[in-house]
Amino acid sequence: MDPLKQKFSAKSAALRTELRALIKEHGQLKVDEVKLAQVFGGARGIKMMIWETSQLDPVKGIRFRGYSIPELREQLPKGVDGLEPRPEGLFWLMLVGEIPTAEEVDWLTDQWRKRAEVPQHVFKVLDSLPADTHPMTQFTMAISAMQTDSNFAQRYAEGLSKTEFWDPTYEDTMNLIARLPRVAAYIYRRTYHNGEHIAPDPSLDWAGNFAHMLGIPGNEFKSLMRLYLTIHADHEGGNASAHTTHLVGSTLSDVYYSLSSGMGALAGPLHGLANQEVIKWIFEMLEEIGTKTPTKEQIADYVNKTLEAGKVIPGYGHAVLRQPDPRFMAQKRFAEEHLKDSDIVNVVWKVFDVVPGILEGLGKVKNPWPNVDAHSGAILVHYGLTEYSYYTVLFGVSRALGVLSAMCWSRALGMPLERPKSVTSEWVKKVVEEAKA
Ligand code: HAX
Repeated sequence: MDPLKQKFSAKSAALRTELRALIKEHGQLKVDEVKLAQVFGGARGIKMMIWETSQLDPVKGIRFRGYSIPELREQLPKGVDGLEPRPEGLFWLMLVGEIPTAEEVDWLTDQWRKRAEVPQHVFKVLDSLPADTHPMTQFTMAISAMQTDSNFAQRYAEGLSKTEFWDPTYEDTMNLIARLPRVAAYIYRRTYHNGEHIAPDPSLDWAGNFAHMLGIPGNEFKSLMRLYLTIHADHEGGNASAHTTHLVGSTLSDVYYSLSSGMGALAGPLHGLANQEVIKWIFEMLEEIGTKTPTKEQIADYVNKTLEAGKVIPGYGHAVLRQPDPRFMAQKRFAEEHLKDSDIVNVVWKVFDVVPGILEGLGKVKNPWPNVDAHSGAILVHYGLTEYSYYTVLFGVSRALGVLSAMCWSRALGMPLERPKSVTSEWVKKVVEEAKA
């Protein structure tokens, strides 16, 4: 058994035993109460699932196994330039709860390299789609097409004991994550570069090789990809892409079905697609104002116009966060170090100065601060990745790390089919009448 799998097996077996005893003894303990507003309000805040890999605090932001993003940057093994953490390290941390050594991360890089070969039929599926198919459609279809290789589906069909479910899930997870950069780069090159594909470079790490296959030159972009693919990986379990992956996985669908479903959720404009919407909104603003360097007053006017048209300001607000998103701040830090003089980056910073005050003034927005998607597009544009319809695919490659390591845990802990209760509005009215009486 490989060293990561061995560690995961030991840790998950121990937690499973501990949790079984805990639920047996304390299963009836009340941990939450649900208000009618939450039933109608997208289930905000209701505690209803277990997610080991990260936790979100409304004020402090995301913690991956207890570590903040700046702490990850300090403690996780970095890329060759010594600047940004390698996402492999975050995957290791999320899966087994320990910061890996540089040797352990090297091992994982090598594992993913060995598992990276994508079956030829996946490319054929992609090539059969019209070239202007949205990249997220291509991405979900490619992930589904790889399901033919599912270890879990095969072993389940052969007859697999419940206690073994985690094992082929781990294998599928490792294979799928290893292949995603190749698939995602293929989508990019076929959609925007006449299908001129770039062969993988086996000397590079997972994120560096992805940057290389995209065809964006330079070590700085590789460094950005390490940061990008680390910070987008996980945001606890309740967000739409994570929750969808979890829900589908709870039926014992394999990781391919589960992740492609999760990517369908990520493709919505209120979730991951917001990263394309932000830069599209900025480009439209610059076009309308007729400058690359708008003033704060001009930006404020455009923000008000967007709101008057009944639209949201993309990249602002969050269902849980109540402070600027640490993932936004991490990208701002990167941009301050590398791109201080970029016009488009400066527009993002000016928007950051202007928008929160205006949203606060509306009196209804619970979080006027920027989220992760408010910054990423401008940095990508600076490096030449201007095709914003592609941005959510980058997010998706990263998100796979979190939702699939979490799925290994769900399988190992023996999490059941997810099936919350729905009610009709008639039922609600009756309950309200009874409460009044
Ligand atoms: N611009 C304008 N109005 C906003 C707003 C924004 N950025 N954010 C929230 N509001 C409005 C809501 O539309 C809602 O208005 P109504 O009552 O008229 O319907 C009101 O403020 C209260 O909403 P909320 O409770 O503060 O926010 P929600 O939890 O309902 O929604 C969203 C959270 C992220 C969906 C929301 O803030 C939004 O639409 N933001 C813009 C889209 C975006 O950036 N999405 C990405 C979020 C991060 C993410 O998942 N990335 O992948």
